[in-house]
Amino acid sequence: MLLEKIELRHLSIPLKEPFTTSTETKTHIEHVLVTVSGGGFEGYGECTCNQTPYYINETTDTAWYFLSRFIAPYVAGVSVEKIDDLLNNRWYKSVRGNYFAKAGLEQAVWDLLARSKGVSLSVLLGGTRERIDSGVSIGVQENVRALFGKIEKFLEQGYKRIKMKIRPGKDYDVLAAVRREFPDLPIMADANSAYTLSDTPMLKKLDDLGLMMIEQPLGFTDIIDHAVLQRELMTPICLDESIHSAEDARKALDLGSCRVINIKLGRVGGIAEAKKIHDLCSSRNIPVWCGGMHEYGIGRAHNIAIASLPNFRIPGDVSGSDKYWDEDIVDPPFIVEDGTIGVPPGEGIGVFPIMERVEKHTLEKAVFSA
Ligand code: OSB
Ligand code: MG
Repeated sequence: MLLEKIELRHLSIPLKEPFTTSTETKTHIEHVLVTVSGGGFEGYGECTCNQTPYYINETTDTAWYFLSRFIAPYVAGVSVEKIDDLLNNRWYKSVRGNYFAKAGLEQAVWDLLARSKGVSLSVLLGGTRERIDSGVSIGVQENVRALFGKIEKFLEQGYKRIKMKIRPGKDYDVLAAVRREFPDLPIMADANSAYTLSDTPMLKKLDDLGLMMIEQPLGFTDIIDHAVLQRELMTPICLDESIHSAEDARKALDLGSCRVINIKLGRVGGIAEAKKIHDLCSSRNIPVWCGGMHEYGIGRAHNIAIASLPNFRIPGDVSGSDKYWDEDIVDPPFIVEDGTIGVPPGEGIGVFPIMERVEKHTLEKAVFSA
């Protein structure tokens, strides 16, 4: 099937509430929506890096630049029968790094392939679940009372696991207060690389709180110090920022840098690499879970498809559309019931963008034709 047309759209959508991590506060989310047309079908993908370089080096503008300068002009017109035809394409393959940029396009091609075969993406990937377990990620709050309020609201909505963002000064005491208030709650903490090995004494104290894991406590490219820290901690370390490939995952597991891996499709360059990491972890009995980047409905649908694979054994950061948006850009939106989200049974990712809404939020558009 010929990739006849690739359309990029830079979107900006306000979040329902600001979201604060150890590195920044976000009030809106800018992602690039990718639409690929071929054989009478359309496939959709989302570049999920954010507009700022404070989580990782890529940004919305770098994704736009690399896609429009080095990828889309060469990939438009290429014939693709299976995903390897894209992955092995000389121009696509030769672009190093730029994981989030490539993943948005790769997602769109996966969706197109699944739709043209008349199967759901979940089935095409070997998914085994019809519903995925849903957790929620809560930003750093003003005070503990505000945090308790948020946790209670999300528990009422059925979410199965709470992740809290921590940062120096808002870490042990806050987590200890939450543990006292919610003795049986599955809790984890995400530091987004806010600490160094000199914080080991504080991080060791967390062992008393029965956390499911601590996510990315140390440097955003590090797997060496994490291995040193993991030897000191009972709490499992989960890596996010420093894993971009199955090779990275293998090295981290060989070194003992973590006991869990957060898989984000964008951060690892796409679905094919995500599946490799999933399979590697599965073979080593290491659980994985699906991370989030405040996706719109298109990126969320891809997350749900990958999270339907068997080794996604822990509820991830894939929450319902209403956690993030007044109105999502897809039909139907994603709804959490009993702490789970249904995997859409339809072809491809099983949802369609609502074009009037997409149009309303578009800052810039570019089209590449065969
Ligand atoms: O570190 O997991 C992270 C959001 C943006 C960038 C990085 C992260 C996050 C989240 C939110 O934790 C996950 C979500 O609900 O989409
Ligand atoms: Mg994280």
